[in-house]
Amino acid sequence: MKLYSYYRSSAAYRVRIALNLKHIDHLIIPVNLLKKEHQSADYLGKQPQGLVPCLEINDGQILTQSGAILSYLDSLYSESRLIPPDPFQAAKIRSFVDIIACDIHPLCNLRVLNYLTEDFEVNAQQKLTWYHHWIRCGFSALERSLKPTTYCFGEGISLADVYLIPQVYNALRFEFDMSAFPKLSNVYQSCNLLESFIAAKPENQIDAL
Ligand SMILES: N[C@@H](CCC(=O)N[C@@H](CS)C(=O)NCC(=O)O)C(=O)O
Repeated sequence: MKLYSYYRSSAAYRVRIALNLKHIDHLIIPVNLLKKEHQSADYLGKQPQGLVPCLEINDGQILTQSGAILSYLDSLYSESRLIPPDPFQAAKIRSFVDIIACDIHPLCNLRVLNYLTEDFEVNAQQKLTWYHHWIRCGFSALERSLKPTTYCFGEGISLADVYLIPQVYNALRFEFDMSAFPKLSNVYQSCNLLESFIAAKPENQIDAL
């Protein structure tokens, strides 16, 4: 498998964690967002939105959208199941994940932040205030929804952890103060002790600057 990835992309980071947790043999193909490689005709032929990640499976077919990629990997590879078979528990985990995937990440994405600065002339401080506002809003809900356990949903890794860790990493990179979120911070620390999470970190990628 080939994962088209950018080291700082939190959506690609999710997939990197899952590939590691499931011990799936794969190759990382870097796509440099700063050099706008994601907008090249070649890449748009693979990912029509011009976003990372996308996953090329061994017969050359391509999957886009991290959520769809993660569902595919989880149904194909039973090692380290990210979504449990119990329908209620599965829905609880998806509900947590959707706060990140639908209500936080799209508002804090590179193209949204660039649109604010380039088209609305928002300055660097205002951009940071925007970013912190939406992180705080989403993280407050996530913090309220968690019990104090090692990982988001108890003592085993789930899809919730795969989504949370890249989003917290990103928040810290944007100087967000995590002190009001002890349960999220504990999960962040627990996951970052695991080899699959460590290997997926931005600074451990071949394209890290
Ligand atoms: N919903 C998409 C989001 C993908 C996405 O937004 N990727 C970002 C990096 S995290 C990207 O490619 N941004 C390029 C840009 O904003 O121009 C997914 O989960 O795959």
